[in-house]
This record gives sequence, C-alpha cells and structure tokens, in this order.
Amino acid sequence: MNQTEQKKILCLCGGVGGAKLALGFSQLLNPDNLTIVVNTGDDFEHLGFTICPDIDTVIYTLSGRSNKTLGWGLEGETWQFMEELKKRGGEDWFLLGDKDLETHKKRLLLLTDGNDLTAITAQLASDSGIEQRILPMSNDPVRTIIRSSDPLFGDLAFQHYFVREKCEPPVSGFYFHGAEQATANPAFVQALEDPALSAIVICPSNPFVSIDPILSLPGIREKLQQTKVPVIAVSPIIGGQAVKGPTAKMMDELKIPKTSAAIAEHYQGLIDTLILDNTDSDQQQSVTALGIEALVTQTLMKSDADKQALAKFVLDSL
Ligand code: FO1
Repeated sequence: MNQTEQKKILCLCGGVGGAKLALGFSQLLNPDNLTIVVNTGDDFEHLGFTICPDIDTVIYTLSGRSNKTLGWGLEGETWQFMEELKKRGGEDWFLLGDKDLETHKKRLLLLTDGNDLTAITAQLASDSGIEQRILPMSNDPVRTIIRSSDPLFGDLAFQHYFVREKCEPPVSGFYFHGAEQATANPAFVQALEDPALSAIVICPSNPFVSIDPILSLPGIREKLQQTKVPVIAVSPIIGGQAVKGPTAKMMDELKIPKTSAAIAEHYQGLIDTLILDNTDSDQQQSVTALGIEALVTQTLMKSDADKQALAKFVLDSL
C-alpha cells in the first residue's frame, strides 16, 4: 500500500458535486479509509416512499451507475411508471424512474422491517458493490426548509423549492426542521473522533442546503472546531458561478458576493484550508486574510481524471 492509500478521509457531502469528489477519493484510497457522510435534509416522503436524493446520488456515482445527463437517478432510466401515474392524474412533478423505483422499494421494505437509515444505506451500498462507508448524517428526520422572501411561497419544503418550483422563489434563509431534536449518526461521531483520521473534507456541495444541515446537528460544529485533524473545504464556486444547482443564485438573493472568499467566510472558524479553482486565484489573499489557508488548483471536475486529480491534490496537501 502506498502512502496515499493509507490516508484516512472523512467527507461531508451533498449530491452531485460532493459525490464527484467522493468518487475521486474512492479511486485513490483503501476502501476502509473513506467514510462519506451525506446530507439527508433533502429527504422527503413521496408516493409512500422515503426519497433520499443525496444518498442515492452518492451510491449511484460510486457504483458507476449515475445518470450523467440528469445529474441524479440512474443511467439508462425508463419512465413507464411516471407515464402511467400521469395518465391516472397522480402527482407527477417529481420524477421517479422505473429503475430508481427498485431502490425505493428496497428502502421501503427495509424501513418497514424496522431498520434504521444507516443500516439501509449500508445495505443499498453493498448491493451496489460499494466497499466504502456511506453514512446518512443522522437516522432521525431532518428536513431543510427554504424561506422565501416572496409571500406567495413563504416556507417551502426543499424538494418543493428545488424540483416543483425549479429553484425560482427568491430565498431569504433556511432552517433545518428536526435538527435540534436529532442525534448525529453515532458512526459519524465515531469517524470524527477516530485517532487514525487524516483529514475532514467538506466537498464542493451547496454550503447552505447540503453542508449546513450536517453542521446543524447537535454537537457537530463543536466537534469540527475541536478536531486536531485538518478541515479542508473545496469551494463550490468557480468564477462567480456554481457548477450545478442554485448556490450562486442563493448567494445573490442572500446578498453575499458570489466568490470563493465568501465561501471561506461562511466556513470561518471551522476550516483550516479552502481549495479554490485556478480561475479564482486572485481571491487567495482575501481567504488568507480570514486566517484560512488558500490553495489553488483545478476544481472543475468534468472527467474521472479530474475527480481523481482533485482528490489527489487534497491528499497531497496533507
Ligand atoms: N431533480 C429534479 O430536478 N427533478 C426530478 O424530478 C428529480 C427526481 C429525483 C428522484 C430521485 C432522486 O434521488 C433525486 C431526484 N432529483 C430530481 C434530484 C434531487 O431532487 C436534487 O438533485 C437533490 O435533492 C439536490 O441535491
């Protein structure tokens, strides 16, 4: 085993962007040395199923089955269930593909049998041949609520904002319903306290709705502040834009500059290092001024080689 494979990484991640970097790590590290803690604030109950979009995106990405065109769901998906649902006047704003239904059926059966989300996620990951540990941030329901400044919308459940309303309502804030009563996944806490841990990596996911729900769990922010290992975030903003999703639009609406320096400020007190894209190298000084180390590389991950190169850059920085 080489030195890189022996490093032990704990990733905090949301969906697409986070899953890409997690895939990069999975190709470099010994499987026992990668734990991926996934946001469950996007989860919701729909058509009798418990939908866990970020967990499924991570599982589908790590098993090489993700739908690259949509950015969610499975490759080669078909939509007969949705067509039938629509014909019968069912709720058709949220697309559940025929293949994806198999995941949802299995999750439902395992839930009905009394399993918790950690056990279910482990089962679904191992069914897909994944050896790395994928952990929901909590076994308890935490639901991200989008606060809109438009009174027509008011407070919106995350998927209603994201999919049904296509991220159009202007955002004025967020809260994580259930977070105060929830317990962080004990396996997550154990991983945070693992004496063999090399670093905690905050993936380039949306800080407001993918990472903050994880940080909102009781005790997690404090554990990150107290950890002795480096905490490294990869900025999700490149040249004033997010690669995917509403991060930049949200920053605009929250009157936060759409810069990696603003991302550094958001995570100030928690992170030691921010990795920014070459495009944003002019922001290195503003990040450093916050007492955060700024490292620059290509953070845009188009190919598998890009994902591995970014993961390697993080590992080499340790
Ligand atoms: N995103 C969409 O934009 N439209 C959909 O109809 C949709 C369905 C869907 C079904 C299962 C699943 O796991 C994810 C799905 N997503 C869909 C993605 C998801 O809503 C978001 O990408 C995440 O919540 C944001 O990270």
